[in-house]
Amino acid sequence: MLVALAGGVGAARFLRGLVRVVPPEDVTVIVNTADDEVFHGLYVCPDLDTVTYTLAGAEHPEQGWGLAGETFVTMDALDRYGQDTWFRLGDRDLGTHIYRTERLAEGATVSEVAAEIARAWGVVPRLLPMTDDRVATRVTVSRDDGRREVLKMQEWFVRERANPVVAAVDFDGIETARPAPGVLAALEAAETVLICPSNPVISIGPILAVPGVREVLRRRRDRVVGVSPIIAGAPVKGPADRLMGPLGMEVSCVGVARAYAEFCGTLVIDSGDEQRAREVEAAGVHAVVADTLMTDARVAAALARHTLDAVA
Ligand code: FO1
Repeated sequence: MLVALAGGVGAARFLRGLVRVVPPEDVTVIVNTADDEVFHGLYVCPDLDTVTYTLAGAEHPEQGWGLAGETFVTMDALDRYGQDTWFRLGDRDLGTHIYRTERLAEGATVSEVAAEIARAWGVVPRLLPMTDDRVATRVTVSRDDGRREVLKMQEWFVRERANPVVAAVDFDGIETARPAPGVLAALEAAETVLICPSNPVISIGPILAVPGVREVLRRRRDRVVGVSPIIAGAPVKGPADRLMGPLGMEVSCVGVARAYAEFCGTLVIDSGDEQRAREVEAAGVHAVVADTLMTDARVAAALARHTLDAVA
């Protein structure tokens, strides 16, 4: 059994490749839920939905999040009432959020609903949220006038386009969060634990911070392999650079290696970063070079194969 730690788009694309090279039923995915937020009274789990839609082949091809062929008639209707619609929930996507919100109100857990949604989309790998408890990423920013303000992750990332300078990142509720059922057991039993090419701070960071997770990984370090989401000093997608830099991490595969070194024995870095392999090794992490830019599912599958071979 393979376990993957996953955030949103980068992870989803990697997983789409992974299920081409291993039996999908052998894969368990532990997904970040610290980006979850309530919009218009609906409970939205962006990373769980991105992974689900992508594994179902239903994702929006350019955006990576949301559904292909989506329309936004409901958002337009809300605009009429002067509602905030900067977080764009598509009409079809809304069905998922309505369903999840109803089930949670009935007393179901995030895990149970994630499994129901995955099943409805025909997704075979087991998708586990990192926790069923509420954890929320909060980004403290410094405004131009020097004022500090705490923003919800989606406010910083989507509403403010990741522009405000980051001073700190916190995961509210993490100290008392319990790993979702099956999370620790899966990490213990996994033949290999893959860290998907996701944002190390706000996607992988919250999963590692769930009490118990980092400890298991540390013990199983030899079986843990990561894929750097940073190529040639820049993230492929998303705001990793705007988080890593201000938080004192070098924005490079070497910075990722240093951040993961304690619990990750091997890191796959991009062929364009080959010259940095020695520094990754100096951080105590075995470096493996591969093409990590996942332009299509075939490249993603080759990357998944390389990643598994790196710890075979
Ligand atoms: N990202 C955006 O940049 N703009 C949006 O309006 C937006 C809406 C959205 C709706 C549902 C969903 O599941 C994801 C959505 N995302 C949007 C992506 C999301 O903000 C991030 O990609 C993740 O939270 C980070 O992994």
